[in-house]
Amino acid sequence: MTESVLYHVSEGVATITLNRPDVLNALNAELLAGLREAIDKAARDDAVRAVVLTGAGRGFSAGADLAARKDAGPVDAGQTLRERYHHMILTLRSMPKPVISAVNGVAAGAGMSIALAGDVVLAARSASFIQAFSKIGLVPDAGSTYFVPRLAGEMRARALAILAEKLDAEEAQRIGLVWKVYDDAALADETGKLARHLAGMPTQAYAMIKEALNATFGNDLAEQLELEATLQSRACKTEDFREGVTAFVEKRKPQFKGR
Ligand code: T3D
Repeated sequence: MTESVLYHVSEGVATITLNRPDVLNALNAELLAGLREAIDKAARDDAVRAVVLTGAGRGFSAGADLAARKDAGPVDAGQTLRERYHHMILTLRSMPKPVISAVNGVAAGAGMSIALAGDVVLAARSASFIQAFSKIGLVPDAGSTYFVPRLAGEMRARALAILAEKLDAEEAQRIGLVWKVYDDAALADETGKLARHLAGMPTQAYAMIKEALNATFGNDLAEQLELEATLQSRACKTEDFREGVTAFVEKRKPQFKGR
């Protein structure tokens, strides 16, 4: 794997770190290829039961590498998105295990889209979020027009995309883009604690929760009720469900295996 992405597995948690700190982890071809490889690896590995996505240095990601673009001549960013981003965003959303985005610094443009593709978004107090696209004459991409309205509402999505104002972490939390904000020095520890906790929980239930919530805005109520029932039939056949109920009755801590 490239040096632009670090991949580390410990205690059931895969930590994927965007690693071009000098340019705030701007997304060039090498980093995007490494990120795709790391995300695929984490998704496939059954020993990985939670994934953390974060950035090295003072940024999460400043979005597309604009310097790489400057001398590249005419480019079709749409094609770049199809080839390098879509699989990765879809995999983050659909992988059968929870993904935590630990936003350690600025998340701009497609960097913000990638952060929002996580299931739980945590942020450092000094982190910020910018739909930077319109500042350089682009439209939000890599999922931003999907995630932002769903998380924060349509008016906020429109204003954020059109005005391209920087949101600080607390404001991002207030409008629903972020779950929790931690002091900068505490973010890594708090993320690690949460990720290890999730890695010890019933992974298949998390996979099915993702499946249900991924479908919710495309379904009507009857369809969603049916999906819930189908998933619940599957969930109650898992070893972890049996263990959860048995441990409750025996008044002990459950030992979930992710099966
Ligand atoms: O891949 C594709 O084509 C798909 C399409 C994707 C669409 C997008 O993602 S569009 C959005 C592209 N991103 C941006 O427009 C953000 C550009 N960056 C900024 O506006 C600012 O850097 C930030 C607000 C993110 C942070 O500002 P600040 O003051 O904290 O840092 P800085 O000094 O501007 O940046 C630090 C360094 O990172 C600097 O390098 P230097 O001068 O120290 O050598 C800067 O040039 C570099 N950098 C920051 N962002 C990018 C970048 N280098 C390349 N590409 C960047 N996007």
